[in-house]
Amino acid sequence: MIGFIKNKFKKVYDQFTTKATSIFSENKLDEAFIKELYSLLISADTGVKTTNKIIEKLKTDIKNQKINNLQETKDELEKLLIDHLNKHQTEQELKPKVLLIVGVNGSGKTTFIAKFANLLKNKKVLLVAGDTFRAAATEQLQNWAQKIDLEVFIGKQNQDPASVIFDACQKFESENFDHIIIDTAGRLQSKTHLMKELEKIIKIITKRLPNKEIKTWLTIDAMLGQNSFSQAEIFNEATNLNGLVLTKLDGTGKGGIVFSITEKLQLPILYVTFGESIGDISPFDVKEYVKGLFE
Ligand SMILES: Nc1nc2c(ncn2[C@@H]2O[C@H](COP(=O)(O)OP(=O)(O)OP(=O)(O)O)[C@@H](O)[C@H]2O)c(=O)[nH]1
Ligand SMILES: [Mg+2]
Repeated sequence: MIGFIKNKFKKVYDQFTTKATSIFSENKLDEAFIKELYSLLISADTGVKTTNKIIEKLKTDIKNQKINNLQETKDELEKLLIDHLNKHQTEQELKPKVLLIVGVNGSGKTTFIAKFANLLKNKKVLLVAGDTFRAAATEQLQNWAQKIDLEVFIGKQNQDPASVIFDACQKFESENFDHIIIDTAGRLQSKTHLMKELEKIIKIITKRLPNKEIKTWLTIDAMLGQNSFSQAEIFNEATNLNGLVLTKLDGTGKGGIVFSITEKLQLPILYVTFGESIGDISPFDVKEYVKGLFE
């Protein structure tokens, strides 16, 4: 399985693994080694805060002779990275019945929805085109729905998205669908009225489906690195996110983003995507991901 994942996130692993291998094989356990390890983590976008925590712990362990050689350091680093991620990987429903997908423009919402819905194919799934501004957005979702043979609910152009979603929820209930997955228009976190619109959408769903648990996931483009933090924070304030979807992991060499983003947002990464095809999706497996960095 690690082989499969490594292949998919080639860029992430190529850079990190090559550097890690050379650091761990050509050094001795001294100050210079620690410095190189530090810059390895920083250059992968692990973030200063997370990197400092990890490096400090390693230094303490070395000082107290809990760690005595490079192999032990590597094992401990792996363990620290896994523990760090697991702290935020709270148990979450990976196939929620009512799912709202939000995110900035182009972060991969619609493509994710198609890939994710495809994982639910044996269920009765309703997709909802909540982007009523752009005709192309509706078409894109329709095309995917056709390809994977699922039903899609579409409002009128420029109809208030909350009202389209209200009607879709009605259909979901009256026709006994198993899952409803709602696409929304991309929005910049700085556009206050659009963030308010999301709040309204959530209110409407809650009102229409009072007995259902509603999950809101944010898609984050991994290629944006640390730039995505502030947007994620504002989305979280507006919508109370339940989890993250990290998209386009195939396009970045900075795989450390997974460590910094979970630390910053205190939210689990639930899925990762790594390409434009329908099968380029996987639940985020912490152990597999971290072990892949060092193998
Ligand atoms: N390489 C790569 N491309 C992706 C991935 N996910 C999405 N894309 C591409 O990124 C572009 C934007 O994806 P969309 O799914 O349309 O993004 P969106 O968030 O729905 O965009 P808006 O609705 O305009 O806000 C498309 O060209 C997708 O094919 C991925 O995991 N890897
Ligand atoms: Mg879209």
